[in-house]
Amino acid sequence: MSAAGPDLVIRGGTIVTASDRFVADLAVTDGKITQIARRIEGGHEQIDATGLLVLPGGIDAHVHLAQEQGDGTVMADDFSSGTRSAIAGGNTVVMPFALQRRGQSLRQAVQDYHALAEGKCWSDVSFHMIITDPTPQVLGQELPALVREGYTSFKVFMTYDDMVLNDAELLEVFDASRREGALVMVHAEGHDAIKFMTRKLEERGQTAPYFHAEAHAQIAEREATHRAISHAQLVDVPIVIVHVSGREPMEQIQWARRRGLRVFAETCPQYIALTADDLKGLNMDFEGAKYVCSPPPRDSDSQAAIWQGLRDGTFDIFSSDHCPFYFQGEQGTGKDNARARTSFKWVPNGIPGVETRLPLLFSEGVSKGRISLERFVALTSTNPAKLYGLYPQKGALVIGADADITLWDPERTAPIMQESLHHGADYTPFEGRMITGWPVRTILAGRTVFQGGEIVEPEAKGRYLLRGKPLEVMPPI
Ligand code: DUC
Ligand code: ZN
Ligand code: ZN
Repeated sequence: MSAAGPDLVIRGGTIVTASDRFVADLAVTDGKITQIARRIEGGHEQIDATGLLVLPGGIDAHVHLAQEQGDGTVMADDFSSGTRSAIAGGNTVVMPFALQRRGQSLRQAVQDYHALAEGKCWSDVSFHMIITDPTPQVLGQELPALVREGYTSFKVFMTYDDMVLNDAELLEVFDASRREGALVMVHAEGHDAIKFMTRKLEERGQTAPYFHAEAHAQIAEREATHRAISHAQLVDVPIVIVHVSGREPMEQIQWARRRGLRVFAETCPQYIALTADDLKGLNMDFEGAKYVCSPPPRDSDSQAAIWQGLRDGTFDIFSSDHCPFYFQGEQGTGKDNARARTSFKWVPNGIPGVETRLPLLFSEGVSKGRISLERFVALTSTNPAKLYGLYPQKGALVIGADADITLWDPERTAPIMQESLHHGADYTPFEGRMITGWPVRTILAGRTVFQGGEIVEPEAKGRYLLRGKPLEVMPPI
């Protein structure tokens, strides 16, 4: 701290945490929050936040960047464009995946993604691993060492030919997770049911993008959710069911919790803002591919259920599942490629959303009175920090925490427009949505990195975050 006092004072804003809101000044020195008080004098830099909300920076705990596809398509964001888009959307931490290819060591996968991220991150980042090849060596040697070093969560898939784990493998992975105190995230969709539906639909000539939503039926998600929960119960390990799309898988999560099982749940913007009808495009045309993601968006009944779950605590976290593809793309690199035109099953699964996650939940949730401001903060920052072992360094506005702060204008009304976004994709599935409440300034470790629609930091200064054991600060359900 210099003679002028703190490095930064944010003055007169409404500070919002997962439990409280109050008007106060907030001081920062050396990148940490040092004081919160009614009035703080001085400050080398001073920000007048009158009329704004002062929120802990958003933590997007489910983001795909620069993931290798292996089918000629490419992800539209690398670590640079993806994290620029993140900070423009009010986030200070993103959690992308380090994907293990079959036959590859987990350690190598982590090193590969570090090489892709090195020097390119505009927000802080921390990886989840994806385990596709759970050999005894991976589960018995590599995973324990990586967990000890701070790679403490990983995802497994119950579908996709190149990633699916069978039940025996899931049980082994869950058991390793229990031994090591790591946290497993589960992509719960039943592989055989999806393959069966896909074949039937194709036999009938129903190959347009819309039929992706029928092939990836909610019943298949419900069944896999229950199966994952049963395996976790058998092994006695907590799990996170990610990207829950609708009422039926939610009911399984509620079923588990009534029995005292530690099952955490995540949902995403596409399940409140889109429905399967969006996959129809204009007239069952290929425009629908813009909305193809897995699990797919459902119907208005499921949207209502998801809102209820966001309110009542069924959902712990709200993440984007940002998985960006070009629509057009050059030479078959986008969703619109020759093979994808022959069947929905070849359309890359995923949509961009790291920049629009917070505005969509704020506008549809807080501005429309569906959830409180405090719940918004819990779902988008505090709970992801707790669940994945970053709290209270992240996700909290308390003395000693990193000064990762988003200033939010709850009144600003403007539509989502592709031309204003910073992601690499050539479209947004939320084009034209009117949003009330936007981030206007993102502060990472005390430095303003985004302000008034522009990235203002000259260089990528995000850090890699090693993490503690998950769950140690997450309250029991
Ligand atoms: N699962 C994800 O988590 N993201 C995109 C595609 C998928 O299947
Ligand atoms: Zn998934
Ligand atoms: Zn995902």
